[in-house]
Amino acid sequence: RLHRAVCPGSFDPVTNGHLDIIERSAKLFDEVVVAVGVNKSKNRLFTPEERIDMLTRACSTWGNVRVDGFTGLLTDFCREHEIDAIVKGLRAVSDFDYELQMAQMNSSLAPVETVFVPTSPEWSFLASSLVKEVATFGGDVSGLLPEFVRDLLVARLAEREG
Ligand code: COD
Repeated sequence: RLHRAVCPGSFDPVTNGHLDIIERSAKLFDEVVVAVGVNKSKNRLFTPEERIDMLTRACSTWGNVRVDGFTGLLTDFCREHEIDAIVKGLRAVSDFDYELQMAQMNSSLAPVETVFVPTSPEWSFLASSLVKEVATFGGDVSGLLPEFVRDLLVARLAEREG
């Protein structure tokens, strides 16, 4: 039986779509580790520490969820933390190709099962990159991410402009 799962991502910043997947994972598994990845190829708005802090606060009500950061391979993180399942959220068919490829690569690297959780319809259009774009141009992103994250996002974008 699978026991401990990881919800990996960049979470730049965390959205309600991510939190929905994390909350549902917490119901499926005994323990969930949210792993904030440092993917060097993407330009980040928030530092790894800031993203870890945001997730820690956003996940604080779920007793079996903890937050950590990771560099390097996800499968190495899984080995170190005795994680037997990777949970990924799927929004549309467009997510599937790449996620399937990663799932198969990861299972060839370590004894870990990937579990796909379908997005809730209310968040199926939601992506951190789109939220950032909308907020950059002054659009209202309330309701798409926790209020304190929205405030941090608006403040960071204002700093960048100034
Ligand atoms: N509804 C449901 N799920 C969602 C939504 C939504 N609205 N938005 C995002 N998600 C899901 C994504 O599908 C993903 O599963 C997760 O939430 C995180 O999303 P992001 O965008 O924050 O994270 P990504 O996709 O940038 O993260 C990629 C990883 C860091 C997981 C990946 O690059 C990785 O594993 N890197 C480590 C290096 C490694 O091991 N590479 C080899 C891989 S084979």
